Amino acid sequence: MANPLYDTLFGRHAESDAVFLHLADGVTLSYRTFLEMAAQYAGLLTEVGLKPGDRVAVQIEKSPQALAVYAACAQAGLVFLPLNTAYTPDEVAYFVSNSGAGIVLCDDRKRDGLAPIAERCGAQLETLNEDGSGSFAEKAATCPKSFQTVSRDTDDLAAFLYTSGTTGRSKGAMLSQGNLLSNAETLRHEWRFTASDVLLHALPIFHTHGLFVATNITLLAGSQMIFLPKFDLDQMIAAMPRATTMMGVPTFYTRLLGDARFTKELAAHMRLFVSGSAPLLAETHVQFEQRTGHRILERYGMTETNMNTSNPYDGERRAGTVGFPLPGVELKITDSKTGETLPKGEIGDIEVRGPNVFQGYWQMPEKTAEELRADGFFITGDLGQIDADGYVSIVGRNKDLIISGGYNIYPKEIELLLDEQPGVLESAVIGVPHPDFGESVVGVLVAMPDQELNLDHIKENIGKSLARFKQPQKLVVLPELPRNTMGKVQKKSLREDFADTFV
Ligand code: MLC
Ligand code: AMP
Repeated sequence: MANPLYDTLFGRHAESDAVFLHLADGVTLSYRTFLEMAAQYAGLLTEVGLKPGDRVAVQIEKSPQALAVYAACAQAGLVFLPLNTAYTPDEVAYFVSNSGAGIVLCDDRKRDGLAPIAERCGAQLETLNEDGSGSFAEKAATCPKSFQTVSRDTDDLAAFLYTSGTTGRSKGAMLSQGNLLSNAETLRHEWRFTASDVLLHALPIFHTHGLFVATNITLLAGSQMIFLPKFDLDQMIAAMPRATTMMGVPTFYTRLLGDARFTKELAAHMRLFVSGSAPLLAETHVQFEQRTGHRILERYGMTETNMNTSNPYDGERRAGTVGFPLPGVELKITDSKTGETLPKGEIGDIEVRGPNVFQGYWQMPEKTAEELRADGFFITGDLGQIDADGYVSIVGRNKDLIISGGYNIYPKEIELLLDEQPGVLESAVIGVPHPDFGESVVGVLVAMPDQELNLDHIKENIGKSLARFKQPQKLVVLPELPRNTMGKVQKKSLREDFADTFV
């Protein structure tokens, strides 16, 4: 019996009493204890009738328990489907229904909101709280602390991560065991992770960065994580002297630099700082080196592909670039219209191919075919160029996307909601520079003739169904939207007009 993902990341630590997680309150959790909990969860998930390949939707706060559900899914051959804890019940309803999840795990606070959804979708519902309590934990406690690992293949699905679309509908990116493992192995090697590393982990664990990049590498190396519930400056500063590495979105770095306690001495014990998920300003890179002597290693990835490129561990980490394609990953710059590969130095679509590239979007063959070519190249929607030395830079996006504090926000989803509001004729949602989040959301509205818009009412209305981080931080009303001769809304012009909104 073999299960590559479980055996490689988890199973081989089953007898290890080494520390896996350092929790905020000074408590540690060994690999063995963590895996016993996971085995109990795997036992319960199987006992309640889930079969290999079934989806497990999880909306629980960051905790060892949440991570143990990931391990349990791997061991029982189930598909792990983590969801942003900020999603509203309306948003979760789509994911549960679209994925056909067999069970929804949430914390007790969310139970009332999600119970009717689970019932409607024919999914079971259990609770698991960050303190380890909840109906799921109680039932799992009666299960054996070992579980017969279900046999799986590298082609079998391990996780679904939903990513929003330019049409406003989220798509379930199907990731196989092989996708996750190949990338973790490459990154562990490229970034030199060993059992003596201690990763300062403050990212959420429902996205690629905190879940796969950070956690899978740690598991592969048999190293430790200081597992903070979220980014908190005081906790980061207190924990940093005990860490050797950190991974973060650019907001982590600008916030650290904004605090005088973050000094060269504080970072002296660190060997590596990794940034990704959003563009790191070259200025932040420079300031960081001046303050700490460390050059941040910037890499580039996405939900559908895990990591594609990385600046070198040894060698020049070049500010404003995302480095070189990772070993095993092919990257080319193509002409958006013809798909032809462009010569070095020219700007075009970034396309990638390799064992990291996902299996397609769940039950959306047309969407998959639009973005994943028959020859295996995935059209990322990012615009980039490769310089004479081979460094890749991301220079823009060929997709209407806002990245705020590392979270992706698709304007279309918000525009569809705004357009439904009383008195709204049409809307355009744009991202503009923000000092903390990199980009932030502005909603531009046009009223129907002779209608006065009640912006407070609109804000309240959309807040009922849209996660807080997606909601426009500012709504403005214009007499009309700028359009080109073809009638297409000119978002570039709006972005210029509102560029100073938050700076
Ligand atoms: C929180 N808020 C945000 C926000 N995060 N608003 C916009 N953008 C964000 N990213 C809002 C909350 O709703 C709340 O609103 C207020 O800000 C404070 O909430 P908080 O929970 O205290 O926020 P904070 O801790 O400050 O969080 C900011 C953050 C966090 C940057 C630390 O968002 C974060 O950890 N981001 C990382 C996202 C990430 O992991 N991305 C990787 C995706 S994977 P109010 O109004 O209620 O006060 C990927 C692939 C790859 O992209 O390459 O890695
Ligand atoms: P997601 O769909 O959440 O996985 O986000 C992936 C997107 O984040 C990519 O397509 C890029 O647009 C962006 N991204 C990730 N890493 C970087 C980076 N280092 N620099 C610029 N953009 C990035």
